[in-house]
Amino acid sequence: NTYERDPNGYLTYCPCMGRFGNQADHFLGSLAFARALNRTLILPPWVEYRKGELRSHQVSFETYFDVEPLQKYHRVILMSEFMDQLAEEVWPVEKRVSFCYMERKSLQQEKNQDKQCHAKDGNPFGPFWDTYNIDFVASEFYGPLHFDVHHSAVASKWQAKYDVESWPVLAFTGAPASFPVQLENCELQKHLQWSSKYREGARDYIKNILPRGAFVGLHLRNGIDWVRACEHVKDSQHLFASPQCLGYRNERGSLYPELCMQTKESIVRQLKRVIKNVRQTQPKNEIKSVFVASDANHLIKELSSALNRMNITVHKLDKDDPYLDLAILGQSNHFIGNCVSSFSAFVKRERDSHGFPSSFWSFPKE
Ligand code: GFB
Repeated sequence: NTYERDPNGYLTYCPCMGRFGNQADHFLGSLAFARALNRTLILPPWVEYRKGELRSHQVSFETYFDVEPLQKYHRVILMSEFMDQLAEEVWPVEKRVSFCYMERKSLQQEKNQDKQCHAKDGNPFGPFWDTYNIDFVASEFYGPLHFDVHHSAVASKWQAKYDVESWPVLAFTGAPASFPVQLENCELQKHLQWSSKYREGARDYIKNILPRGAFVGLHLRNGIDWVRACEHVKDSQHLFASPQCLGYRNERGSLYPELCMQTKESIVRQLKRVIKNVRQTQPKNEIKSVFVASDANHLIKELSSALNRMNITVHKLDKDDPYLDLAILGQSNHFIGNCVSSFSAFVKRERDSHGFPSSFWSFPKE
């Protein structure tokens, strides 16, 4: 056994809300929370949804990110390793309690049933914990405690209420974190470093597929789910990741439709403006190509013909791969993302951590 038991206890959760961008936001908050409570964070797998499949897939944390750089910030262990090496001793089956803020109702619930978290009810909840054969014997409602460790003394309240002896692992039904990520936790992105597969994948693509020279990276979020989500713009001050450009208190403006969804014409106009600007401000980095990531329409034809006269080519991956898209966007000479999308937000935070420039579609408002 190469793992020593952490006398301060452990904390884990199901990334049960949203897809990758949402889960990444939640991860940063959970990491900060685990550190504030001084418990080792058990790194959950990423939850993925594949077309035509009902059950979620759980993909090991380290498939996409290296574990070691996280250790510089706080103690972490892969969930598979914790379950294989430590769970029997640290978290015996009779101590497996699920945590939720308050009772969560179940569809199958019988009348007069005890209040519970129903941590394994439905997808992705059930398949997630089943991946490691985890069943819960009880539920614990932690309300009114919360996760805002930056603006309150709540961490010590958690410690006082849940001592390590009786509560060796705090296992949360959902992430112990806010969405979108708290401002204070954005900088933790620097500890999230791509695994060699994606580092090398991005490097090889840039070296072998893109023409020699600088490139602009674009994120075009325009699938049908996004069109629908953007309809909520009119009812709110913020939507998903929009604080990343508008400011968490709307210091830089309020939400407007074009921030969420743009026309082809405005995309072409803004891209040309950015290319001219990079040519002026970074004359050594001549833009030779544009790399487009998208969940639906990459606009390859439209962008290619618009940039033809500037001798700039437009590229996308042959095969859909959101993680490789992200890793490549992170390395572009300039990035233009969608302010409302948490997928774009991932790229923006990574680039900020390297001091690389980024901007957002239709921001600031024209
Ligand atoms: O990452 P995500 O939470 O970002 O979810 P948003 C969007 C998913 O769509 C990604 C795919 O995880 C990818 O699987 N996707 C988006 C992409 N952009 C790209 C891309 O450029 N390339 C590839 N290959 N795939 C919001 C969610 O998504 O969407 C909300 O935050 C809600 O929960 C809303 O579901 C409708 O923040 O963009």
